[in-house]
Amino acid sequence: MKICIVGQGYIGLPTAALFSRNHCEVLGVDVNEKIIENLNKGIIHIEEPGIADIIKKAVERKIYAASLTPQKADAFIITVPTPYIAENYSCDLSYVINACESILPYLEQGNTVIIESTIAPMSTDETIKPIFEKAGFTIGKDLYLAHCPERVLPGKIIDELIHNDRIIGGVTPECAIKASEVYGKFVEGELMLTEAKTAELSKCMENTFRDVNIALANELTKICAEIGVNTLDVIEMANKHPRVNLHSPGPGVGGHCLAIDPYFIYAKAPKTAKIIKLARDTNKSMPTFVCDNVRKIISEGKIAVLGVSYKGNTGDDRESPAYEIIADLSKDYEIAIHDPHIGNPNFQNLKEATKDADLILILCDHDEFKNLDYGLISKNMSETIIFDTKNIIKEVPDEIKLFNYGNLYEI
Ligand code: SAJ
Repeated sequence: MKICIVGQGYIGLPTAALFSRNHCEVLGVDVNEKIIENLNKGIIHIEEPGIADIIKKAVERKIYAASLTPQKADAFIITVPTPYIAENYSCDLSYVINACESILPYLEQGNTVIIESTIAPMSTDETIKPIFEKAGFTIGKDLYLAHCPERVLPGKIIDELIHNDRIIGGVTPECAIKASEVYGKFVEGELMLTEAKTAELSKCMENTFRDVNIALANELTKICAEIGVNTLDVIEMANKHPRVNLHSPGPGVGGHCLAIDPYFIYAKAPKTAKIIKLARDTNKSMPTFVCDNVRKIISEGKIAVLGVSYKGNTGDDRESPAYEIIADLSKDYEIAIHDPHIGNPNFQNLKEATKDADLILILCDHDEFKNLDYGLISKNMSETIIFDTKNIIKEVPDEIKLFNYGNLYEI
């Protein structure tokens, strides 16, 4: 089977790798010439375990190639960004539309087209299907169209692409069957055949479920700070219940998924999606909550910010709440930034960032921050105060003052 994958980013490239490892010929298409040039040399541009080796071997065996333009294939998979339009929270489908139009000249009867990008509910039927019908195809008869969203965790993408159950949302039942034959090449999880609109809403709901639960934990933090209870103890105790899973509060919700996908649902039903919108507003209020507490801890001086990635152990800083916090605090404090996962020339190492700092502000749960070099830090700071908004530090030497979401009422 020859497969053409449009978009060779966090999802497209690992997907290409797995098809190439399972006896498919793969063409990876992208708009970035440098990425294409490097991929054809077997060099990859994403930090994801296991991908580099598979792509390198596939390039050597000439079963993977990268190109700026599509070619004829049996199946076409679209894995391009779908940002949200802040003005009305709707889904920007322009990249998906452009990708679909770019494959039109290469489509043949009997081909399968799959949209993997996370898209707003009803997009496949209302926006994408007409593109191919205008080109003369009859969906479900001479062209098969499906939405098959991914659900992988950065750092575990290969494993999850193979083993997670996969939603196969066909515009018609025949489309779902054809799309399941494509993923059957490497997916070992269950292939769950359904309609495209069900697949779209399921995907958005997966991340919305998580966003709402994180908002509940964040609201609990604010309540505990107000009435003088330890949030972390409450979460630990409540989660001992076999059917309770309070999520972890933090400085906000980042990433290109949870911070965006709930808006796609809200935009479709703004009068009804009240919990979803309130959860988003709650999570978006956390940067201000963090800054308000910083101002209670110290009124002036230098702050060493540890971590700007949107989540631990990754260099991905998309939609990271850290940037909003840094912008706000920069008005009143000197800010130094340290993040071992992001190579930014303006960032400093731990020693430089904490030198003469009045507060260490932890905004990300990188493993490196769970066992800080307190000897180095204490020498570096006249009084060592740490505000850990990810609640990852379990204990500190006596001379260090530690604030986290469990003791904000003590400030
Ligand atoms: N976060 C919290 N508290 C928590 C969990 C996470 O504040 O208890 C924060 C994180 O710090 C981060 C954000 O939420 O800023 C998102 O974290 P995440 O762990 O949900 O990670 P993502 O966005 O990389 O991955 C999610 C996953 N979706 C679900 O777990 C339902 C992943 O399976 C999806 O494939 C991915 O979104 C996606 O691409 O949609």
